[in-house]
Amino acid sequence: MTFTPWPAEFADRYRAAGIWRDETLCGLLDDAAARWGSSIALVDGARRLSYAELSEATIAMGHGFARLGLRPGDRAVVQLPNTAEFVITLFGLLRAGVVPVLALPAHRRTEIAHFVAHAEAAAYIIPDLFAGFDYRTLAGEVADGVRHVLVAGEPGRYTALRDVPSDGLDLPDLDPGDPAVLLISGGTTGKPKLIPRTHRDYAYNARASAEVCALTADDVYLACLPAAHNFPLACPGILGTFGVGGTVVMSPSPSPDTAFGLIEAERVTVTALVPPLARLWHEATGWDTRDLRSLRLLQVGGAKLDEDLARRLRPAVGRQLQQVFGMAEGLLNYTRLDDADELIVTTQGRPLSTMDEVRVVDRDGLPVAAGEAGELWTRGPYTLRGYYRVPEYNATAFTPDGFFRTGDLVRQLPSGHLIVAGRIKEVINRGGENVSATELEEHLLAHPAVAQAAVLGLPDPVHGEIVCAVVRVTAGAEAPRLKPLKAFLTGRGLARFTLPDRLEILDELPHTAVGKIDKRALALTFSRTRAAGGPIV
Ligand code: OOB
Repeated sequence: MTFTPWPAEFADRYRAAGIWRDETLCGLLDDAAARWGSSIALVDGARRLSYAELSEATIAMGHGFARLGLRPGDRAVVQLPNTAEFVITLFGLLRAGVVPVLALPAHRRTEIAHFVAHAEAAAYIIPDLFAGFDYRTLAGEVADGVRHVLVAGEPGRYTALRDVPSDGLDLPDLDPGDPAVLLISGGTTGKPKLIPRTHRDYAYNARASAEVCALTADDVYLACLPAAHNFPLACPGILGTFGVGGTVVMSPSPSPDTAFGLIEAERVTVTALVPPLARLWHEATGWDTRDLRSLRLLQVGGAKLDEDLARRLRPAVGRQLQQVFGMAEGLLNYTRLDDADELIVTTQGRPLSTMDEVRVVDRDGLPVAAGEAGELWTRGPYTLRGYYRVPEYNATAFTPDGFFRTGDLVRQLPSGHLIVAGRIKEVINRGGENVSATELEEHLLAHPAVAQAAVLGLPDPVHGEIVCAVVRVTAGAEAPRLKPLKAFLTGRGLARFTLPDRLEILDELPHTAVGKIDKRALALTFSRTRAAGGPIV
């Protein structure tokens, strides 16, 4: 399969440092089965699979995929919820050399049609029904050119995953340098891009992450974010847990209702959340009495965690908090378990690998002064060198010497820790003045009546852009009004031009497929409607 490889000099360096090894993701599971065969690898409801059983099931699945005619290098779009089938299908495809495109259950026609076409998928693998949605209907709309639609559950007009024959052809030898999976970019502009992750870079990603989290065979990891996302899959997530012989528990939903029960029943020790869920879990501990004391580590990442919530999370949810600033493209930053509390609540961590190269640059691509905010550029042993099949886009997304321009604005502390200051595109240009959406959100959250906040720039004929604050009101509180809210913000020392021009109250903020606040959806909604109260001056 075509992808942009690392130049030989970098490959040599990563190998010499012992970061790149001759390992594959299947090898990771085989090693675990050899060492911990009878330990429980995977729990899905009443189903409990030992490492030996899981390994066997994935080999059978791999044979089946080969038997269907799927060939090494073929692509298969996988859109399964957090079930044992997700893991068995993922490894079955890997064993057959087929590259899974890891779609999220919340993706719909536009995204899936794009993945299927762009990757020229030979298969599309779905559940029958999940969360009230019939994926077979979706398949009918997007899978015209796809050779195999395979269904976990009742297949309707398609083929049931359980009917795929389990005896079959020899499985191919895998090359650790080949792409193992195609992850979906979390980027919010344009069509989602596909990110090739090789066996060896992704195995390193999982192994090094497990080390940073001090994962051992005694750990029980709860996958409650969608398993196809990089965070719960490999940071250290499912793959990192398999690498140390721990147990993975699949949660069908991230809601406290479901997840708290699993934490109590399975004595879960580690899990990962996006900030909106961390907030919801924290709220739920106010009335839910289930025992969460087994949870030794709560990872939060995917979007900025506000400092106030960070301070309140512990010990209500987890004995220890870890902030994770990562991206499907590669670079991962973690606060370390032995970092000072202040670093853990105020920063988004520091790079995982000693071989991660990080630059913080200004508009001209020149390094900013120490501690100043700038765009984050990065290059390293598990950061991609090019998105899949988009050469024109790659020409601008990467520098000529291979740095990935992340689009994130960060400040770096002398310790190496990064503080995310927003996205370049989320800096609102209000009549020539720059307003940081992220900063304003943090100030809004300090207001007692504001439970959640999103700040966006909306097109405006006078100022170019104006500042719109969208908030969800704290339960039981009275909705804030714009004028007193502005006074509150001024009282916190904010300049006049950074104050919101418009305030919108919503009962619930829209979320992306992985559960981050969906600002694109908000911008679409509110750029179509004028604020009540007439023209903005
Ligand atoms: C994770 O990955 P993606 O690919 O869904 O999204 C990446 C983007 C980053 O470029 C950044 O803009 C934002 O999400 N982000 C954060 C953040 N973590 C991610 N912004 C502020 N603070 C954070 N802690 O979201 C992801 C992948 C692996 C591990 C964790 C998160």
